[in-house]
Amino acid sequence: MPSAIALTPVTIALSTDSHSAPAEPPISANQSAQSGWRGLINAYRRYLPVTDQTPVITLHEGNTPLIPVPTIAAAIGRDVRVLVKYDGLNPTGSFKDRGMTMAISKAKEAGVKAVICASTGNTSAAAAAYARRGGIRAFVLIPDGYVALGKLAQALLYGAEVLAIKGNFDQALHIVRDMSEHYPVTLVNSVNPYRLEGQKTAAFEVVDALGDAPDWVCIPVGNAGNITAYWMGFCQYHQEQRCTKLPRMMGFQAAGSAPFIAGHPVEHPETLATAIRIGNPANWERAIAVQHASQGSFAAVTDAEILEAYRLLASNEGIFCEPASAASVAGLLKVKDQIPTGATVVCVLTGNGLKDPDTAISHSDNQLKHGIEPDLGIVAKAMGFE
Ligand code: AN7
Repeated sequence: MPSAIALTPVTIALSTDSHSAPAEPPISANQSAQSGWRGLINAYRRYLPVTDQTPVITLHEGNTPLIPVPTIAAAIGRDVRVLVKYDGLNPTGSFKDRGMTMAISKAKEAGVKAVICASTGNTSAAAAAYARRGGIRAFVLIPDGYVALGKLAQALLYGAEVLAIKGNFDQALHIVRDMSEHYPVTLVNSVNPYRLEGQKTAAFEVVDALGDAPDWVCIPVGNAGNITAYWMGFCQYHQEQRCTKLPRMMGFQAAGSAPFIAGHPVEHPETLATAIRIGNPANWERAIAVQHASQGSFAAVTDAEILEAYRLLASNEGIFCEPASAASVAGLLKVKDQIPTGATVVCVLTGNGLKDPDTAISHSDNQLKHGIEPDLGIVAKAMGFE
């Protein structure tokens, strides 16, 4: 037995590790532990617009954990099951990797030499990593002064050409859309259809892990690409009879950047959750269609509510997400009275907390004790021991 288990990964890796691998069934969590996960295109190829000719540019993204968060469930105060899809554990630390493996693989297949995006940070990190891995140039436009430090560090080190504009994300997106029409650069924001194709695999993973779709999905909303992609994934799995129901999609925006709640674009979006500091979502119509089709809703959460959920997740559950991601949990807590008893709720944690160390330090209740002498007695005393 042990030798058979040990041999399995090697055999599978050798026999299928090529771009011309035949369509494979999705790999369950158990199988993946044995065979090695080789990224979401390889795992879900039969559901994706790739062919044997598509070069797969992958960092083995996807297969992220779905983690129960019992203290959040307890805060709801009824019999509900709450889990988080921790997509901050992707290779560049956000869900954008799911979309970028597809967008960059298809760009490479088409012979593209350069890609471009506007970004509040995570898209730029993912675009840079995948483009460079595929030998493609990456141009990124970011709002000057409003990108978390870790994301900027990533884009630079991965080798993107980073242009900080004196404007917000919406203005940057406007420019890159124009750029891609007039210059030889391919747009890899979520208006690129391959992005959503890759991102829909997160819904597949949720169903594969739970055995069915959840009752609710809570998700932070910026450009509304991800909420659209999740819905696409659930619908596709439902058509294939891999799940028996479809979830209600609950989208949450930061109160200062909440165009779906306002009902119109917000000209000067503001929020501490800079990842979703977006006033004019690129996927506006699609998001409204998802809301209607799923009988879901949009709501706004304040920065204070986002920070509260951010701290709760870290200090009660050991899960460090970035502020924008905590909007999903903040939103769940906000609308908790609407959750049916017995429901299973998945909150999407889109990005890793390490991306934004400044916010963590400045908004933690917990502060460093500085200037302690390196002496046992003094350290013990500082710890509260007498
Ligand atoms: C952590 O990186 O738009 O609703 O340019 O980074 O699909 O836009 C990021 C968005 C949620 C919103 N959580 O997703 C960008 C960018 C995190 C994010 C969102 C983003 P969409």
